[in-house]
Amino acid sequence: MNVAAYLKKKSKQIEKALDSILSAKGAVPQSLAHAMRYAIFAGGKRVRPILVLAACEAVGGDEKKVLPAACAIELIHNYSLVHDDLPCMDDDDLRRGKPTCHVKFGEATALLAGDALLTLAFEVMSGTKLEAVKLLAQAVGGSGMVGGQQVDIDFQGKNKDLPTVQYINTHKTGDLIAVSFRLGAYLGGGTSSQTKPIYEAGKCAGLLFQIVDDILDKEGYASVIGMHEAKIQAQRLRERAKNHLKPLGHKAVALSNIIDFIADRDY
Ligand code: GRG
Repeated sequence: MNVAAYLKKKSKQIEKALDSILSAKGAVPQSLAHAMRYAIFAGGKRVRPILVLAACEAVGGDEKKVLPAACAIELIHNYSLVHDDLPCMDDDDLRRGKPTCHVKFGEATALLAGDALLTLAFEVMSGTKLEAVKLLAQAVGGSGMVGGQQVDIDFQGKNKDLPTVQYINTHKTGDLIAVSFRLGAYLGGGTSSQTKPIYEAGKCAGLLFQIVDDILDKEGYASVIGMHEAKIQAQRLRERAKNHLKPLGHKAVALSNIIDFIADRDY
C-alpha cells in the first residue's frame, strides 16, 4: 500500500467534512469565523483524523460512523495549536510557515477562535455516543492534553527528570493521538478484543510522535536521555505499536503504515 497516496486521499475527505462543519455554523460573527477557518485550513497534515479513519478500517467499521469524531479531533488539535502559539504560551509568530492566528487576527480573537473550535468539537461529538464524548473529554482536559501542557509550563527553564518528560509527552501530545486510535475503533463498532490492542498501539504511537518531534528539535526527551537513546526508544515504540496491531491482520495495514510514517517523518 502507498501510504502517501492514502494520506492524501483521506486528508481531502477530512477537509471536505471540516469545510461543511464550519460552513454550517451560520450565526458566527464574521471576524471569529475567519479566524476559525484560518486556523483549520492552514495546511495541517491531518494525521489524527486519518488515524481515526484507519482505526475504523482496522475493525472493519463504516467510515461514516467515525467521520464526526475524526473532525472533532482535528478541531481540538487546531484549537490547541492556536492557544499554544499565543504570547502567554509559546509566543510563536509562525505556524506551518504562515503567520499564527493571533498575529493575523489579534490575541483576543485568536483566543476566542480556539475556544469556539473546542466547543464546536463537542457539538460535533454530540452526534456520536456518550461514552465517546467522555473518552475525548478525558483525553484533552486537565488530566490529558491540557494537564500535560500545564506541567510543561511548570517546568519551563528548569531541569526535567525522565518521569516528568514522560508525563508531558504522554499527556500533552500522546493522549490526543491515543484517543484517535481508540475512538476510530470504538465508534467503528470494534469488539473489545479489537479496540483494546488498537488503543494500546495508539498510546505507543502518541509517545512515538512526541519523541520523534523531540529528536527533530533536539530537545525534550532527546535532551534528557540523549539523541542515541531517544532513537532507540522511538524504534522500540514503533515496534510495540505495530505488534499490538498484528492480531488484527491485513485490515490494520493502513494504521500500521501510518505508524511507520510517524516514526520516519523528518519534518
Ligand atoms: C494550549 C491547551 C493547549 C495545549 C497545547 C499540542 C499542544 C498542547 C501544543 C502544541 C505544541 C507542540 C509543538 C506539540 C508537539 C506536538 C506537535 C508536533 C504538534 C504538531 O502536530 P502536527 O505535526 O501538526 O500533526 P499539523 O501542522 O500537521 O497539524
